[in-house]
Amino acid sequence: MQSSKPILYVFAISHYCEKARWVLDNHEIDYELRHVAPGEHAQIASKLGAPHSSVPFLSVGGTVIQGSAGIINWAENQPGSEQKRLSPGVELEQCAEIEKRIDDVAGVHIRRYYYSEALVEYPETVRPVFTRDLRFPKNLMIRLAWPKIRKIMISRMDLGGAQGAESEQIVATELDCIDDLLSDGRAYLVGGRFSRADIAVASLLSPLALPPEHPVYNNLRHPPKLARQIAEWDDRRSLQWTRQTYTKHR
Ligand SMILES: N[C@@H](CCC(=O)N[C@@H](CS)C(=O)NCC(=O)O)C(=O)O
Repeated sequence: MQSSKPILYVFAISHYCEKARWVLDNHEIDYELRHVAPGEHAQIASKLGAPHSSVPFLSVGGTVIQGSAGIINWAENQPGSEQKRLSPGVELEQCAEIEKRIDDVAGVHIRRYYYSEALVEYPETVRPVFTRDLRFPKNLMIRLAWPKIRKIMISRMDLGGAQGAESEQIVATELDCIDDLLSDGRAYLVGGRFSRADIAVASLLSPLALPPEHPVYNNLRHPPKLARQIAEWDDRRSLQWTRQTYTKHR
């Protein structure tokens, strides 16, 4: 049946999808959350006329908005959203800079770092997170096709031991930058109030910080090497701040 509400298409495991979901929740938008299976997502995106295959995308009144940043822009422009606004009046440029960098660098490398160990060495720990919100028979389909899906993901995201080590270094450097930004003890990244930069950084760091308020990662287990590294990083301001931001705002 056709829904009149906006429909947000997501992979449960995706931190970019969490960013979009958080924004729609923050703005109290009445939307339908639709979990899609890998493969199916590309077919739906193409049917809706989205330019790329990636989730998240939002289908609203015959148009499609793809990408978490575009979905924030859309939410910010909905009637009645003034009280919930996430774009600061001043320091807008700094906010956009932080969001773009976390999307393009840490977001991509945290994913590659995690999957390079989890999907390559412990694929059975990843599958339940992928399938947890899929209904039968999609759930069964993913179980059966898992070896093939895993292979495609390894190739598309360029996963492996060396790649994981490279991404780990990049993630460490990005965390240093966020630690620096937060070193004066500020609660919010930009403009002294909760903004889209905070949602972007907290949701994209959430696979490392595993905040208990996260709607999906309460179910995610870190593979052993990553778990050891996170334990070493545990007193980083960026990871503590991520958990505090989830507690306060999610
Ligand atoms: N910058 C994009 C990144 C989206 C993205 O990388 N999505 C991944 C899941 S984490 C995806 O859909 N990959 C499969 C594909 O591209 O077909 C955003 O903010 O939405």
